[in-house]
Amino acid sequence: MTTMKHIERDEQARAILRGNDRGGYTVPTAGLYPYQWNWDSAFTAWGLATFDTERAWAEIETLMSGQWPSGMVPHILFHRPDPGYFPGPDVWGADRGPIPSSGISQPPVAATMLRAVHESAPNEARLRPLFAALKAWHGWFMKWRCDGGAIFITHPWEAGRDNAPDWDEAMAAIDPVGVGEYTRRDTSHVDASMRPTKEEYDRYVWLVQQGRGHGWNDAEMAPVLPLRVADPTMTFILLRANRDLTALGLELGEDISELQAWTEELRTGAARLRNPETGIFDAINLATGQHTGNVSNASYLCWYAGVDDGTMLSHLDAAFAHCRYPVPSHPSGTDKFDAKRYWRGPTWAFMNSMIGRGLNDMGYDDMADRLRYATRDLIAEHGFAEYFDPLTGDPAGGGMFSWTAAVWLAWASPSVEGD
Ligand code: 2M8
Repeated sequence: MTTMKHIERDEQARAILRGNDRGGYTVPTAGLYPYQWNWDSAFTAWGLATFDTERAWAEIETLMSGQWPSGMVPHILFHRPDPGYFPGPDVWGADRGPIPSSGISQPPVAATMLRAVHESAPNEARLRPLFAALKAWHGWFMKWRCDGGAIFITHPWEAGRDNAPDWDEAMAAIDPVGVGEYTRRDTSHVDASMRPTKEEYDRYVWLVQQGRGHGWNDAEMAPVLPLRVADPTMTFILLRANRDLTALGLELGEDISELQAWTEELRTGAARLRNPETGIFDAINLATGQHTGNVSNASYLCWYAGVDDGTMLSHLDAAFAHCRYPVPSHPSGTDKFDAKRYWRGPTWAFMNSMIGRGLNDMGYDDMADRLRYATRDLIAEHGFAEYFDPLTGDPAGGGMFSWTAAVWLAWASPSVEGD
């Protein structure tokens, strides 16, 4: 049932997306994240498609305008300098693209969101160049980030789940020697208890310094990468995006054979992520070959990727039993769970939207509804936070957050078509 509160939230969500618009691109939130972030923008486009399709197309076009000649699409585009964020373009020293940027990528949700934008406002002329650019980006992942069909990350920021326990083992093996002095800016915007630790930041910055030292040259870096963890976020999301891109290619009459081959390879990689001992999908530290054993909210992206699974369904049921507002990024009641610390416990509405869409695709409609309604209540009661305490719903991190507003409009709100 749609209430006044929901209608108010629809209006607020649109106002947030308009307020975070910097002209052709949208920042995740003012202050804490003053640039264009890759997967944030893709989700924002999905939300924009509900009320301003022109801006939705432009959002993805601006993102792709930062693509490097290698095909890589950076995780941050530094369109205009802003001293409020660290590390900025001077620290990254990444000058291989047309726009100052970071030197790593982020989960490629863009093809999936582009498909939704194209469904809302079909435009083949705009779609065709984006199809080619997205195919080149997917190809970059297959060439430089693929190990036996599983997509690995080389920096926690690449997965977008920065301080998730999935990287703890690989991060502990790094000695950030010579990282030097630097001033974090995130903790001047948000309480430090909700952000990564100094030990983690030292390694984040050290890894950036390593890439910079190699001029962000993929071929030079490949044999010496200090961190390589096969990641469910990347693998499941690329598998899904590749299928969506294939559908768009078919519509355009483009050659899709290479995309189909990648999909098959990624399916093999997704199967590798199943932990042989527990049956869950988790990350693999490629340095040791060990599964990390962590159920994360990315573990539940299997359905979104088109991989059916009953084990994860029972874990999801347990998450509902333990948390008022699932899906926690790390299970409550475990040693590493921290209800407010970023990717070590909090619930992220945009991750829920992918999990929910996947459940629907697999025909688990009751579970999908359950998750969607829980996320609806979470946002209706607690606002458009970056993330939320899964036990209490307390908002955490930044406020007026673009992807939370976007998934409200495109997925969680009762005004979503068909509800
Ligand atoms: C967070 O990551 C950035 C670095 O990329 C940061 O903490 O400075 C992550 O939640 C990431 O997934 C997200 O894209 C970004 C902007 O919302 O913030």
